[in-house]
Amino acid sequence: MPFEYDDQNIFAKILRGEIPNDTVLETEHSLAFRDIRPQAPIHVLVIPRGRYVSFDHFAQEASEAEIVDFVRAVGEVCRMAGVEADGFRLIANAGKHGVQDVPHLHVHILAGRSLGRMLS
Ligand code: DGP
Repeated sequence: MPFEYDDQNIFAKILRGEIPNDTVLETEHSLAFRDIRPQAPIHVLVIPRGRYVSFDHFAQEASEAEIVDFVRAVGEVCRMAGVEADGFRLIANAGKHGVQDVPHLHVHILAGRSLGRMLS
């Protein structure tokens, strides 16, 4: 099934500068900014600048330069979070069952408190 990207999603508007954001890191192909509804003392979202709906879309269609840039951006935010906190968690929700609200790929980086056990 082809991936359909909605140009009106909120992160597309952030990338176009139509909505302000609290930027943490900017790279050629990625943007990291603070989540508007933080679930932890540190809650940062990292998004690719390209029009990708979800992680699987990105993995299938992004260029190697975009993929390397994105992974490095996530790693850099983790490093920054790890300096301040004892570890972190990455989450990438996708689709209906993944309860993805914003249909533009984003990785959540959570840190700054014990996040509990998700899987047992
Ligand atoms: P998800 O369920 O994985 O799609 O989470 C979407 C996240 O996006 C949620 O934690 C709240 C955040 N969010 C929604 N709208 C905005 C916004 O306008 N600005 C920022 N910074 N975050 C937003």
